[in-house]
Amino acid sequence: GNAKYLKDYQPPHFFIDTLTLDVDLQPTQTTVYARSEVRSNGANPANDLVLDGIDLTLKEVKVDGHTFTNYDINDEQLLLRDVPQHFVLEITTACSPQTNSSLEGLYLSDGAYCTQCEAEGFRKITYFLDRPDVMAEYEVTIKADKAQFPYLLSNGNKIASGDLADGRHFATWHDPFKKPSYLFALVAGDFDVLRDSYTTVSGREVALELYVDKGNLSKAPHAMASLKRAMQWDEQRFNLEYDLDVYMIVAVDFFNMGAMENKGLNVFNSKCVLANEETSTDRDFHLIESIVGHEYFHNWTGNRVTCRDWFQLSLKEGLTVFRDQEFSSDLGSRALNRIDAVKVMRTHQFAEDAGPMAHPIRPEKVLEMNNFYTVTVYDKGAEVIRMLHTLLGEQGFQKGMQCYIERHDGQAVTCDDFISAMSDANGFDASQFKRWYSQSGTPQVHVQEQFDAQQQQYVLTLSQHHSPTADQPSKDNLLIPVAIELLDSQGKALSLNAHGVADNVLQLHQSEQQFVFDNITERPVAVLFEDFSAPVKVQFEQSLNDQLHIVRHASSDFSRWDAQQSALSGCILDELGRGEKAQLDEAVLATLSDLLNAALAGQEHDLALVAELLQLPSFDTLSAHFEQVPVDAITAVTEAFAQQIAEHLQVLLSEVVTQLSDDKQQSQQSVAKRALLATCMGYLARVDTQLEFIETQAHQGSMTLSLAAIKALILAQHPRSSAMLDEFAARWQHDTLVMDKWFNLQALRKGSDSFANLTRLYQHPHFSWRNPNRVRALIGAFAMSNPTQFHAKDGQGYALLGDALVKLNDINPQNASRLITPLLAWRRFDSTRQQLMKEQLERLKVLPKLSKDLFEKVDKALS
Ligand code: BAL
Ligand code: ZN
Repeated sequence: GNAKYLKDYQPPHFFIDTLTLDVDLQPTQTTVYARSEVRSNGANPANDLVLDGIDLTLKEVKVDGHTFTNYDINDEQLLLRDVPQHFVLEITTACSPQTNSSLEGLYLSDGAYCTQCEAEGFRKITYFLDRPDVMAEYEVTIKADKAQFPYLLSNGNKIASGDLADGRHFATWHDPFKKPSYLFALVAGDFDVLRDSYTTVSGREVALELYVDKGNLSKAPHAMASLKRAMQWDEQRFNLEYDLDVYMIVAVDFFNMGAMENKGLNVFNSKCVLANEETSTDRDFHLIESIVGHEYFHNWTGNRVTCRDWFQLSLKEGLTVFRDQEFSSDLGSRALNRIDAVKVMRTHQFAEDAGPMAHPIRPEKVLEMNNFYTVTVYDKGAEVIRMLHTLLGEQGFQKGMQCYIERHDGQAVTCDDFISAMSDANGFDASQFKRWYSQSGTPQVHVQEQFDAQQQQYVLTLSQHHSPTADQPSKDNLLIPVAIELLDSQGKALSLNAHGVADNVLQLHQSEQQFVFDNITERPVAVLFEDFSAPVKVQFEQSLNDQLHIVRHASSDFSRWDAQQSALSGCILDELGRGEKAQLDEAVLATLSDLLNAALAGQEHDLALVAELLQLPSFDTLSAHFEQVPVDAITAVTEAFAQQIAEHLQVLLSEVVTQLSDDKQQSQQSVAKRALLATCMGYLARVDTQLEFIETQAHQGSMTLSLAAIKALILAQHPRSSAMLDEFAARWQHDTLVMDKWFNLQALRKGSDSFANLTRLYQHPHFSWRNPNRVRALIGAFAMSNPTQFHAKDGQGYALLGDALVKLNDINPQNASRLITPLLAWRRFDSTRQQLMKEQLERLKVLPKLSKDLFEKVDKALS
């Protein structure tokens, strides 16, 4: 196909410095007039100007005021021949928002016009140099029917508005900051508006406006409060202040991503912005705060300093995810946020590295850019930034950030530019560290320990190993920061300084290194990769006793959880051959009892952490230990262990639910309480205990506990689960976002009728193939969170996903491409399943109009 390569990057032949748009909105015939000032790139000149454009009807081209006909046109480009080196270009085109179901470019979302331009959607609005290194100053006039579309919004400040003939009106917006086309946005619709304001650190007043569908105002305050917290946090921690007079957020129902950071005019998936206490879970509140923060933080890391080309996506995304993670951690629980982030790495990112789509955080080859908004670019990208932070410290990191912003404000730059700023500001030699940007795959670190009582020496031997990935046969050694703590037998942390090691962050940069600790009188227990200090897999034959010692005593709450996960994973792997007869180690059960007792006695400070410590590793986390995933053994042993935990802890779990009552408040403590209650219900449902409590929560609990109660019944395959689902639907059928949660639960059902149940739900009045939220809530949850049914041996789960993908390929290729992920891993299953999964991929491969999005993945998976 027409893949693009990082190594082929060429600066543009032309720049466009200003763009005036006039958009006359009509459902199937929107007219876009675009006037731009075009200037040759003197260093890299050309005679022909090649503009990007897709699904456009060209009406007229003018060059310096004269009709221009010397052009070629195809499905993707407009080539203007022999243009002057500096000229005014006027182009008039038409497009059809109503029939645009790709949700890219200009489209209608439930009666409102809106746009999505990242990465390459602007070319569906007008012919343009649709690449981020072409930055222009925009002036945008929007025209639409006034009664139907009273609000006309675009980036920057509104400079004019007024009435037109035939009940229409217009508004003109000017954005003083030069920006790439992917940050352009336009919205027209009728909304309820929540207004507020924020005074920046230097005393400028910023109007804050949140636009929601009529009737949804009660769901707006949380996002508004989150925005104000984000603005203040960025001033305090990063010394970065907002720059326009207005900041707008619009909530739309039809959206492929979570949200989009368009300059001054964020567009959000309604799911990622709307919340109130009746309809939203604690998780929703948390996610909304972090996404509102994320989009806000892009104003500096993404918008003011943007990407030179799309291979550099992690420049803005890795950094901005790191920033939103820090925001959440500074405002909430650092350990819980770290656990969340590490789960994403271990479940999704490690799997991506192990599959056909493996790529470095800065990819080198791209067919469809939309396929690279990945956990690798985003989440591993953030881990790479976090390693820099660990190596340089907060002060050094902030010095680097200041240097980066000072050097590159207003520019489109590369990941190398970022690393240079960090290294120049700190005198840090980043030559080896940089390989994290170009090397894909999950490194493995092997650990050996030796204690010599006579010499009073403790020695850690660390070695790094890199397996080939689908995209890269050979690898180099990386610089891997290994944060450590040594615990004595009482559980006290040794001061490493006193033992000849200056820093608690060891730097592993060779194939193998020894780290020697002196004056050690007894064998310590090593806590390694504290707080997940590097995105690696660790192989360390640590005894179960040592692991449980860490669970009890590590200073880092994250590391306590991490050791618990290792202990539980170890037990599951050890017992794999015994299937449902597997027995969980008594010592582990004892630790869990102690933990619950401590929680009941008020001796554990964070009940949400206790909830995490009580949970078995997920199917995906366990799968990462295998080249060939033993699906049936993993699910059998995990089920057996869950049952044993439930039986063993029955009395204590029961005591927790009677002692803790939910006050339905939003404080961190109440949220933590609910997390523990949810986990307890998960076990109690398996032993049919406290059923009345569980049913009461299902009926009248907070949204968090109501869903947790029903989920507990479903996963326990309890006979009451169906009735609870029906009752929930009857109660919430007026609320689309809540019904998505109900679809989610439906997708988790087990048993042989689960497939028929799902396909029946395609007819549900709330379900729509055109809405990505609905599709993900039902089909996405099934394929990603219901491994026993998805991997059903007769292939029904694979066929269900295959059918959905065939349909979505025509409607919304981006959405289809995100859903296909579980099928891409087909080589990692047994031969029967391989065959069945492959059949679905082959079926897609021969579709007559296979989208680029799906083609890229299917082709890689099958080759
Ligand atoms: N830039 C796409 C959405 C986001 O990462 O904020
Ligand atoms: Zn982002």
